[in-house]
Amino acid sequence: MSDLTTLDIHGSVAVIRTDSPPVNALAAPVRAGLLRALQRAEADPAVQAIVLTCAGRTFHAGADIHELASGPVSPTLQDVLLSLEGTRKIVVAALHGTTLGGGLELALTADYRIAADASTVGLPEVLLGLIPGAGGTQRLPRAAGVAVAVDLITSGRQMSALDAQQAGIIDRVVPSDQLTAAAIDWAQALVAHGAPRRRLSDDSVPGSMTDNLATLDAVARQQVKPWSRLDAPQAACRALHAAITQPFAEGVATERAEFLGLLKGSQSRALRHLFFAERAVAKSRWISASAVGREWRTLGIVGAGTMGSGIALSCLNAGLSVHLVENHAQALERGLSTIRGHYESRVATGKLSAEAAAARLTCLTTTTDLASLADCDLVIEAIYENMEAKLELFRQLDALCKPDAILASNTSYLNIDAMAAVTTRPSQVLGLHFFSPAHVNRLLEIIRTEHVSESTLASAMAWSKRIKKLGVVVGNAHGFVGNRMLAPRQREADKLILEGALPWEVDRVLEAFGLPMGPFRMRDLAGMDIGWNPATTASATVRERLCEIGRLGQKTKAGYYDYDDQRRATPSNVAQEVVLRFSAEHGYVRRAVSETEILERCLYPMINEGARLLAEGIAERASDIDMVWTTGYGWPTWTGGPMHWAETVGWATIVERLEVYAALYGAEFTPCDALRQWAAPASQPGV
Ligand code: 3H9
Repeated sequence: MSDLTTLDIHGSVAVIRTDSPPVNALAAPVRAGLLRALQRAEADPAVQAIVLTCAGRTFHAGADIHELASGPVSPTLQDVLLSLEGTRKIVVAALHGTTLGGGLELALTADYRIAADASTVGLPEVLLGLIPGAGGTQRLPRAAGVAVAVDLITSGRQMSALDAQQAGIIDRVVPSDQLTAAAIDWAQALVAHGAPRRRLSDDSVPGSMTDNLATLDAVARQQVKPWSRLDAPQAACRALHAAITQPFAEGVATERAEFLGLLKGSQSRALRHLFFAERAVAKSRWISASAVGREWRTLGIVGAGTMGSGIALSCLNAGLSVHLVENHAQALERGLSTIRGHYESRVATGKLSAEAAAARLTCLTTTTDLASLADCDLVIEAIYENMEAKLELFRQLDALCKPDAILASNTSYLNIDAMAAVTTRPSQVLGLHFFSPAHVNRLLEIIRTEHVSESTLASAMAWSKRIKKLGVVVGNAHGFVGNRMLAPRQREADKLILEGALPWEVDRVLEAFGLPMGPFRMRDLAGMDIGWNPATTASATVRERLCEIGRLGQKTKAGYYDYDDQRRATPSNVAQEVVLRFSAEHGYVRRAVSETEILERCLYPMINEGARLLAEGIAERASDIDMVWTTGYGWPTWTGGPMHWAETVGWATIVERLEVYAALYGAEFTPCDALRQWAAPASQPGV
């Protein structure tokens, strides 16, 4: 037997057990081991049933995603499944952990399935830009019906063992610690009772073809959003259509063709890149494997504005105690009513029970007394962006908080080292940069200050998981990673509308690229008046002029766009007038700006900035930048994030175009040294 797969005989039952940490992925050696074990069990006349099981944390969690890059390797999963289908023995799959992708396809090829009560199953291939490629789109609808199959396959979501039992995917659910014994007992009982082999490939999809096609259409319409540019959900629907309309073998061939097409495509490559990028983010070189963090249980937040309330919600939702502090009772009340309003609407829409909402609110205390933060493990300041005010607050917090408390700033741009420097505990000061809306957006930049301790960073990383955020450790630089890359895009967008494009033309190009919102719609949403001061305004930019005439964005139903009561945007004649006048006053001779120029001038300087961030060590890996942008800013996942996308465009192409723009429009386009180096063959960053 292979080292990874063992075969043990228990009476008439052969137990085939795979042990290939971490997740028993169905890599080539595992497949080879399974195949050999199945052949041995088949050849042994004493064996009448086979139990498939895995050691460690889970039954097979799917194909080996690393291996997918190289295309099918022999023996394939299909070879294993054919051998399983061909055996004369009864096969019971015993599932625990997360039985996913090829793992569930293997289990669906067995005759019977038993699962541990705490386990889940799913076909998450769509999240990797793929569809199940080993019969999953054909066997799942045969086991569970079309509605469940379309839902699971097009969403990629996992289903609990109990729900899967109800859906017909699993036959029995048992306590986790009894799984193997129960599977062996059951296999023996099946043999004793002369139970038949039960192959889903012999069945057809339950229900009439007309009804099934209608269900496929209805569920697909709900799940597969027309605006989505992802290919995989559509391909899944075509494979499911084949399951309904074609015999099993033809359906499998249709599925296979769709799977292989997607596997070769750029979307799956990009999404597989992001899968590993997300796991890499958790391993910062600033946090050694032996670093011991501390659990932050009680949390103080200073500032109950939009960010402070959003951070509070994230923490309350994770079951943490929050003390929310504001200077003035009125501001505190506003924050509290934002939080209450959020829970009321969750309850009203049935997303949360009234009891759960009440329980979360009991973990919140609000006060105007900063001293109430004395015993908090972590205090986050989320006050307005003013360095003097923040320095004063850090001095006060340092004086009153317990010695081992951590002090954090949620600033978007300011220097956190300066804040650490006014405290007596610089090793316990860091940045925790949330993104608006803080209770929804999953990104958290963890800003590594100069003297921060490894233990503080390790605690922050663990805490980010606890509050269900993606923590990315980044260096302390103006705008950190995300906003620093946003700045050149906004700069170019602002210039383009003076040179000849209109705000909605710029937005349209970037939205067609896949960003959820162009820069001007984003500004309207965020509020045009962020950082604008009516006392010092000087009509120096289009934005200032719009603010001066009360066009503050969506909240005043007027910004670059006009907004109706449903917040639908239409291009504004008033804003257009302001743009044209400003442009004329500043001597621009307006010209037609092509879509290509808009795209390149907005995106290539971002890539240049990304390269600088890497060269300066502010970002650890190119793939971290991809995670920041896909998670925090809605950069289209199917392009793999800005740096992965740049690699597909070609570093040399980007350098060349930046040089053209530098010659035409100025030095801010000049490619940085790092980018120039990558443009040379054999010195690329490995995105
Ligand atoms: C498929 O099955 C195609 C078939 O239909 C057709 C074939 C013909 N492969 O996430 P974690 C690694 S497509 C390789 O931190 P968790 C992961 O990189 C596949 N490696 O743990 C990490 O490594 P490291 C369909 C994998 O407990 C380590 O395991 N299946 C795979 O939070 C721990 O992972 C999927 O899409 C894999 N399949 O979550 C399932 N899976 O420590 C993808 C994990 O070096 N996996 N690794 O960074 C997951 O969703 C989660 O990893 C899982 C565990 C829920 C299993």
